[in-house]
Amino acid sequence: MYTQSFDTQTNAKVERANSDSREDAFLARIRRDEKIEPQDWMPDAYKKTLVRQISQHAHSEVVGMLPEGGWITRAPSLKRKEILLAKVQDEGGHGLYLYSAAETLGVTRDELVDALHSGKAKYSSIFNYETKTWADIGIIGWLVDGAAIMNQVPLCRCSYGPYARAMIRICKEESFHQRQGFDIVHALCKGAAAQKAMAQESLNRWWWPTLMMFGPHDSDSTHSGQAAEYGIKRLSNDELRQKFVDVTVAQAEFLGLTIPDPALVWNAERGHYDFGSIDWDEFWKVVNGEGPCNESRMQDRVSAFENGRWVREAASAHATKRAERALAAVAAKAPVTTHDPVAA
Ligand code: FAQ
Repeated sequence: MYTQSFDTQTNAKVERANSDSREDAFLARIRRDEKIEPQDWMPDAYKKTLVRQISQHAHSEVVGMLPEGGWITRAPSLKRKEILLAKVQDEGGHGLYLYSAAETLGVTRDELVDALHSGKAKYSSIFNYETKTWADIGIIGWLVDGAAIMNQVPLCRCSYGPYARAMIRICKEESFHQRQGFDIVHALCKGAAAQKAMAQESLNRWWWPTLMMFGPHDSDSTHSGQAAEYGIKRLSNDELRQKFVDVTVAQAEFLGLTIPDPALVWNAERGHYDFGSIDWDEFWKVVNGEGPCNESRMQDRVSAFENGRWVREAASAHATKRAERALAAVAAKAPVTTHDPVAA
């Protein structure tokens, strides 16, 4: 009895030592800036935080199709309609790359989608605001895609290979999106006084929610420390938010729009803009399901998923049939063996 318990304790110690040395080797790889690939050993905490972040990101892209999707039929010209249609379709594609990246970590698409539909998984707070006017479509492209790029460019260097590679393509597409948004706002600002006023009114509504996209202050961010150690987050929430404010002020000036923040002022000593405080109560309300559109966004996602069930089933039945036919064709062409082991 004594020997067995001694053995068990020794085995546990050896396992812990092995696991510690594997973790040390893993962290050393991260520090050398090596990419971690799906087949490599990784700590559970690394896998868990990646599944959380990548799937939240995927959900954000897919839910993010809704605020703009509702404006495709209302876009003011055929050209704008075509562009918006392509942009919304791109966001769906981003969701697919990201779900695929998350699946390399051993979760299934069904599990991820269930987590979204049951309200367990988060998605970006920004998509719970209403798109009331055509100017909102321009402001989303300019600011929301602009904030997304600011946050996502450093993710192209994240330590997990499949996520980093997905982000390269996504960032290229997001940069077109940002420019198309800026172009819409620019056209409105050059237009009639009422059009410029529409752009300003939209900026007034979207500015603060856009700053919230970067997440809580670093001091309140649960995951930042570990995500930085694991080479997932290269810049902190506050650093990215500051970079975004710094580049956006000059763009607003160019457009002749006023950023709705009386505290916004250049701080020569810091070499950055100072800006006012974010309403974190509003942020957490929206994150926790009480934003203006949380309920309708989820209803729309779930009903789109249910309405599309027959298409997914038909596509997968078709794929199975094709695979079976291809296998049968290969079997039919297989060379007939002349050696008959039974007769021999
Ligand atoms: N909304 O500890 P942290 C786009 C949650 S894509 C909702 O700082 P983390 C493209 C956070 O999940 C936009 N929840 O978290 C597009 C955590 O909760 P948990 C999405 C938020 O992960 C454009 C808790 O608060 N982009 O826009 C938000 O280190 C136009 C504590 O926060 C990405 O997902 C928020 N804003 O940092 C599409 C980029 N912020 O999980 C269509 C990748 C924080 O413990 C149209 N993600 N929370 O329950 C990231 O970089 C990070 O996950 C952050 C949050 C920065 C979003």
